[in-house]
Amino acid sequence: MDPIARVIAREVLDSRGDPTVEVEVHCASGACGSAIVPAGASTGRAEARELRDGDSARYGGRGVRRAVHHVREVLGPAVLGCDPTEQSAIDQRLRELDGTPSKERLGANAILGVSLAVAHAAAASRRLPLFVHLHQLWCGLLARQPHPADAGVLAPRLPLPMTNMISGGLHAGGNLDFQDFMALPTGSTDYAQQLEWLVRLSRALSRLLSDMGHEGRLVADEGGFGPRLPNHAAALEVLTRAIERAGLRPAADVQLAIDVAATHFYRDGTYVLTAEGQTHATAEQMIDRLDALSRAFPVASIEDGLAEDDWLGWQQLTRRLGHRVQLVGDDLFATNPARLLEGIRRQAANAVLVKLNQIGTLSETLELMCLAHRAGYRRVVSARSGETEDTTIADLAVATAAEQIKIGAVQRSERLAKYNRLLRIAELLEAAA
Ligand code: 2PG
Ligand code: MG
Repeated sequence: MDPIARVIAREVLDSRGDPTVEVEVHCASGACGSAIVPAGASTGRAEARELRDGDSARYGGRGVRRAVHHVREVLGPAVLGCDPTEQSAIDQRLRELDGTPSKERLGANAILGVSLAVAHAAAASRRLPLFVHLHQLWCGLLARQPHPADAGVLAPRLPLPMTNMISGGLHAGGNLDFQDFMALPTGSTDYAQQLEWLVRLSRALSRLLSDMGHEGRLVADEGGFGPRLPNHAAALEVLTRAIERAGLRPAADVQLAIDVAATHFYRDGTYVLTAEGQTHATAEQMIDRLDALSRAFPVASIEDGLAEDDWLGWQQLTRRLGHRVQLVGDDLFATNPARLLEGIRRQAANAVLVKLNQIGTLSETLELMCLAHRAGYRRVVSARSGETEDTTIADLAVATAAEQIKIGAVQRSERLAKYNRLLRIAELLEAAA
């Protein structure tokens, strides 16, 4: 074993210019791994709590010096001398040190930074690519209780990208209530080709929006365009036209996906749609709209179509659309195994968004992915709106054979770092085949 000899933490910046936590874990051999924690703008209520300083004189209160301090003084010292390959024991120790269900005492950002940097250090110490090490952790977890459904996820596999094209909601300054309009290049199984299609589509969309008079097209938090469009159907319409303009076939080559992020316009039991002139919609009326949109356009996936606590609405949504559309729970499940179990029990949604920082440790994330897979829920590993050069999620998606990955647009280096990491992993997988 190559014990952990040193843990270093610092404050760095994410893609929105907010401070975030970076952790380095050094082993006795000199092998070292590091990770940077992302942050979301449209967070769910059930997410683990990131610790912010609240000192309005620095970064509007969003500094993370207290979280960094907790890594340096509490979490880091606690893992010194540990075997970095013992991920689940280390994560358990980190959780115990915090002692709260939401990780609010030491901060989910501090805890996740250590958890991920430990995995990177273990991979470096073993001279393995991160995804290979993570895959071994994943297979170890599955082997604890073998399950017939596991056959398809026992080898690393590249995920299908779910790529942001048009942004609304809290991620853009436009008028659309729905947060993301995305593309799924389902017509190809070759990742390099999928990526080329996505870039081609993004450029065709840019030209199309420009022709439509959307000059100075705002680029939103995740690199998507943020045009002012009359309504949500118009966004899907323009995206469908862009697919054709890119020389691709809507539905056959590229399908569409929406992140409604409905929690963020749910007020007092109704959905307040600004893009439709402050219309107040019930869950049933929202489902009618989503049903109609997914019939009029090649929409294969809808995320957070209803709010995080509207369980009855979600059950109804799943009954009506679940047989033909992927229904992804993001705020609904918050990468939390207990919430996912509730969803499985209620037959709400049929897919789960996976964000490491919503739960705060790698081990709990792997447990959630195992639970989802075995219940027949698809897994979409996701970046956050506040991202960095950290590429861990690309390795995580491959290691667990997740069906999809949601990284944002094919623009901005914090997004491209992950798309590019997948290109490199594809090469490694090919060489090993
Ligand atoms: C989401 C994510 C990523 P945020 O809602 O799915 O698009 O956004 O990181 O702001 O929660
Ligand atoms: Mg979402």
